[in-house]
Amino acid sequence: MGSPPDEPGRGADETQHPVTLTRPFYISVTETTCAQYGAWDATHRCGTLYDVLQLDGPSLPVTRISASEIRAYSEWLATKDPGRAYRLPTDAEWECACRAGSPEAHPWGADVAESVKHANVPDASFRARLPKSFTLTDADDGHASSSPAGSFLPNRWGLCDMIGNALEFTSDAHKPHDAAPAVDPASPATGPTGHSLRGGGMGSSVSLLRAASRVAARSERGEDTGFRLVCDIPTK
Ligand SMILES: [Ca+2]
Repeated sequence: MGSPPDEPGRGADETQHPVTLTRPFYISVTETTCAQYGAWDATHRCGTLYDVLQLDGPSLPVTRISASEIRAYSEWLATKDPGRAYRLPTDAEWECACRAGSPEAHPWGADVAESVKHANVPDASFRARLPKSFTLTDADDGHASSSPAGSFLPNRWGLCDMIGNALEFTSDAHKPHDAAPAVDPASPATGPTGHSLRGGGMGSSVSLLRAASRVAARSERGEDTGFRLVCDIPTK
């Protein structure tokens, strides 16, 4: 977990260290969509990004959502699926799922030019709508705003949109990594802000669009911040 010292764009909070996860879990293949969340709260609206890009659509990732709303949705979802409990991934679980065994900066490798096949990132279409914005690539990934869940190639474990599209909540507070080996690390965030957000989003700066990147949630409902859930697998 974390990034090597020579990885471009890395932050000081990414100290590389060995992590062991002992609890098996399932993780959603895609980010939770507006339609999925709308089954619980039909009144929720994602609104716009930078007042320009529309974020509402049934198959688009639900965004502008708070940690407490995610918790309520998770509890409601469990009532539909007796015997299972749903929750946000920890920081370590998220990075394990994103990397799918890859040590590279991106799950598809180190080549940024490959991103348009694998992730909805700031691209030519994004800059066309927001001319002063930065881009990860000058190529066109086809989506200036959020993209329907699963529009891009999955990682090696079949998971889509781990990088780009919506930023993703984890259950942990954002803290710099320690260098010591860790087993099932968790540092639950207790407030509405400060959660470690992962994977970058459709409009995130280049440094955030990496497997190791982490950023603290600065507002309760980030306009481009969504989530995916995990489900613990019972062990005998
Ligand atoms: Ca894009």
